[in-house]
Amino acid sequence: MARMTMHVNIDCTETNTWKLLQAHYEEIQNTTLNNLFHQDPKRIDYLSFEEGKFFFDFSKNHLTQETIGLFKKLASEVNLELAKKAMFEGEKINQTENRAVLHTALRNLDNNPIYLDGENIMPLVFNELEKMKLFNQKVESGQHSGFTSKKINSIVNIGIGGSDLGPNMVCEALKPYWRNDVTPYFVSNIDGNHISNILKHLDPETTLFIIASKTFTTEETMTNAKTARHWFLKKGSLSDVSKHFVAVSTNEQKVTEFGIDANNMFKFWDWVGGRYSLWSTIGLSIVLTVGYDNFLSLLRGAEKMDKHFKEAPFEQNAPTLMAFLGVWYNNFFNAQTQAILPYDQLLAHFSKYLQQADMESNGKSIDRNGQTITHQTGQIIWGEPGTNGQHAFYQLIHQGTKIIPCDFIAAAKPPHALIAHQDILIANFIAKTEALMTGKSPETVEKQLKMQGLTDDEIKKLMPFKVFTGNRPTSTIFMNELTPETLGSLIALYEHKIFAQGVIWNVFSFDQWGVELGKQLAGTILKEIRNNSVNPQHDSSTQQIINKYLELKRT
Ligand code: G6Q
Repeated sequence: MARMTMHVNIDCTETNTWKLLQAHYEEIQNTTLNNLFHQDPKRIDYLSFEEGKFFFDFSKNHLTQETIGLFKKLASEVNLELAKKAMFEGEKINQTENRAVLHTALRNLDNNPIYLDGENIMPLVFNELEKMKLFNQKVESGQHSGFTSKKINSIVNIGIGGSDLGPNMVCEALKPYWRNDVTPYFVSNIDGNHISNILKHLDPETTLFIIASKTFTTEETMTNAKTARHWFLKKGSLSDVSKHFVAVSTNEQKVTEFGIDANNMFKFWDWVGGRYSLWSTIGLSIVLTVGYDNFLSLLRGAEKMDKHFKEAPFEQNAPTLMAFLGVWYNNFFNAQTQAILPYDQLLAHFSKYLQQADMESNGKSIDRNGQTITHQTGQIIWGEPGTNGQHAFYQLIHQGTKIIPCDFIAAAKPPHALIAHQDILIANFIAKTEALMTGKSPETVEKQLKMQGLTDDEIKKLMPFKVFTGNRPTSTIFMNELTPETLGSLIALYEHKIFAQGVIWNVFSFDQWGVELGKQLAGTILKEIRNNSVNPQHDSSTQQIINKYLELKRT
């Protein structure tokens, strides 16, 4: 057990501040956001700030200076600072797996020593970075080429969950930075449609497969990797495999058993959680796609956010404020979900990525003392880029019965020259947060309908449907531009938000026993499918579905 245990495992709901927050909630819940602005037009001064290349505005949220003061007290009661120190200094805070949580070491470009079990782990980190740098040089220069000496032009990352979502999202987000002679592909799903639809576009002579798996035992990844090798061997020979297959893993034995030479293996370590691993060699597909220097900038951006999280005062600490806001809505306002709305097509995979990072980390119902939790924990994370989402689900955000706090994310300067598009995009980005807060009053509706020539009777009938109550909370995260560096900061911002929430909710954010269970369950049924026999111990519904599959398979 880690040293910090005695100091940090506090049930937030039993703190004095939680009760004060409850009382404060009773007071503030009926004050609209509009009224908060009327009561204190200067709220923007303390609820918005610049940080590096970011501008944060939290003022369109149900909070006041008093709320922030209470959050701050709660942070101290749950020992947030101590918990941060424990994570950054490599204590084994992932207690159920007895592991440290050191993804921050992977972007510690300042190279300050970080000790784990008495060993400074930074040389390990820099070794692997160097290895990726050299490999990238070789691939880029053609020194590492395919078996017919043709240059590699397709990179296929085969991985799932944490070994897929991060690099996939980053590659998509950094499309303007892609080398022009290489295309990345991502295969994750065991569904044969996924790999077959990708392979049909590829040439084995110019394709490099990265088998990315922390454990190197994940069934989907191993099956896809075998399929890829089989496909490759239709053209290439066994001795060519080393030119076209590399592995990223913590498990050297399994990698070599699979037939990938240990020299073609990029390492990472058990102190890097899967969903926090894009900063490690799991980022190899990123390096090969956008180049090593851009990968370093991504790390640098994350390192900047780490410093901000460690050093910024509470009132201007973006990840901390976002964490508390999430708790505020989740536990007091009864909000169940949190929408992530990037007004940037390049961030198309961002909410999907965060879904895993957040929901796998804080979707827990047992506290750090092993007791069942009675308060709400992890938020349901979802979202789509704007403006597409506006034409789909925003109706519910505007007029539905649920409160859905939204994060609006955008970059001011686009990587393209279509300024007319960008102005419209950003106008929508800004207009939506305004509309969600201010709504549309009956007076405005009446005026508009009168101008359209409707009769009083018609106006009366239509009125309830056309009025928007507003009062829907949003946070604005506005960047100068989306670069490798700002993207690194943006991802780390959410990582720390998730961490701080885990501390407040008193859960272990870095294990994932639910995922492990999922990995085991299918095995039993797979055996039955392969043996063509159903175990009568399943419930009758499950038996029937297995039988149905066996029957359909035969026809
Ligand atoms: C992440 C999870 C999970 C994991 C995948 C893939 O935090 O543990 O999403 O990344 O199940 O696991 P492997 O990398 O071991 O194949």
